[in-house]
Amino acid sequence: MGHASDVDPLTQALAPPPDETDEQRAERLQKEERARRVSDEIDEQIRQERAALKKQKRPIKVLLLGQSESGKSTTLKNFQLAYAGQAWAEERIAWRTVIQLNLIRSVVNILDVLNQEMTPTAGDDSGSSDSEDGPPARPATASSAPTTPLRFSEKHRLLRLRLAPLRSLQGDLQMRLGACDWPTPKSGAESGVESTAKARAQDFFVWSNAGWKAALRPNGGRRSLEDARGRRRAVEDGETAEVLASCAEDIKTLWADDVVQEMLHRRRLRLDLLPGFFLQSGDVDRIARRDYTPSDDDVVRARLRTLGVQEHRIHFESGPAAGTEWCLYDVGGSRTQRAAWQPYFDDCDAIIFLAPISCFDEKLAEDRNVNRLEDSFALWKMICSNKLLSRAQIILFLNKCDLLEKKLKSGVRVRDWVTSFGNRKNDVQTVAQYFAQHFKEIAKQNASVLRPFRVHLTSVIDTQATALTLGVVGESILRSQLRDADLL
Ligand SMILES: Nc1nc2c(ncn2[C@@H]2O[C@H](COP(=O)(O)OP(=O)(O)O)[C@@H](O)[C@H]2O)c(=O)[nH]1
Ligand SMILES: [Mg+2]
Repeated sequence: MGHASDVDPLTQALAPPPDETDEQRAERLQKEERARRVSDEIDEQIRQERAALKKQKRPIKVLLLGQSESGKSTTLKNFQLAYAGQAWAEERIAWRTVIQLNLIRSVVNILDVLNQEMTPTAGDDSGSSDSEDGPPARPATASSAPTTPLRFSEKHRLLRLRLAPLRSLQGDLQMRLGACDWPTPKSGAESGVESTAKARAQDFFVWSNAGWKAALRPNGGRRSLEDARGRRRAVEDGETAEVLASCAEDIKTLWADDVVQEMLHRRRLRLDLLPGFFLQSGDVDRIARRDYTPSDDDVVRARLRTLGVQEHRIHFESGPAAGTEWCLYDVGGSRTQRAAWQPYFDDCDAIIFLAPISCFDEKLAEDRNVNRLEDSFALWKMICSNKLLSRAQIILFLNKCDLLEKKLKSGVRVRDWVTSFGNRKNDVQTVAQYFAQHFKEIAKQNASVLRPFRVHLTSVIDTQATALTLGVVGESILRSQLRDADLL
């Protein structure tokens, strides 16, 4: 459509003079080149400033990683407790059912063992639980001497009877949480003997996106109480509290009973080392009440297995990170779920990697051929060497130091499980240092980029100590975030 003579006036104006000499031409081209470079530089600067701005506006993304039961969800709870008080308060009531269920599960575990022991056909293999099975079991060297039979009485028979309703209550509560059965562990080590591992395997899980919190929040708005579902929920809550309250005295008697304790001891069933243990002194009196409201500590100690990735946004109200928004991702840690981590890697700013170091004598619930500490080492190696994560800061929490201390004090020797530990002192400090050194070595040898080794010894159920740790961690993440922006 256009004519050959159609020439853009701007192009015409910028066109070199027709009588330009060679020198003039070279000079002109040089000038143009310089101008272009300056202009490009300005463009680039603007682009980068925009990017930096955008980057600071987008939430800081933090991934919580680690094997199952390493303390990821508990760390997240600590973040919420310390920095998002409002959301925390709203969720508190939803945890009530989970905590009641944790308590009931411990009792039902004991009743199961009691049933076996009190039934004559169950055999007399108490105390022979093999350590292959056992998370908190002792090494095989501690094999027990022949023991006198346990002396059960009418009292135990009555306790079994009176506490029986807790079994069906357990089923009901799990259903209300939308629970699925935990897959039975693949294992050749099944000894047919009750063990801590088995108790753990009877655990259940919920899908993180199943809305269990919403389902359990009876007063999440007055309207929900008015509708039929809300009313039914309130009635169910009332019934649960009623049954539990009526069992409270028997639960305490059961746990305090010498024969029961001896029975658990012979079975090496360390319920107190299992997650979600609520039979400590005062627990039952508090939880098995009609008007029970969970305390901060209860919520932090509660155990709920989740599948899938949970995203939590936290708007920091105080501290050095005040005004910034963080996105924390809590993932499922068991082996089959780890593939789901990958998509979160490429734009993540920091990783908090949790390694429970009390687990040196335990096996994975999902594969009892694998030692849990070895699994943490392998996972750590995978994270350190992942190229997608080269931008991310990595912070290591050597967690469950409180359980480590308990375990060491109860006589478990690290060298029986980790031969390289040798004759070092069998105390928390030495053991933690030793493991920390190993993690450091792995990081050094496998790191995809050079980054500082940041490690904290933690017991994330201790909310006060953890708040301090999170303060340090938050500041460090933020600082590297700002440094990144400055460097641009
Ligand atoms: N004693 C003790 N228990 C812990 C610690 N960290 C986590 N737990 C408990 O271990 C269980 C599993 O923790 P959780 O955060 O759910 O692990 P996740 O599977 O990695 O999300 C929960 O019952 C926690 O209360 C710790 O440092 N000390
Ligand atoms: Mg979790």
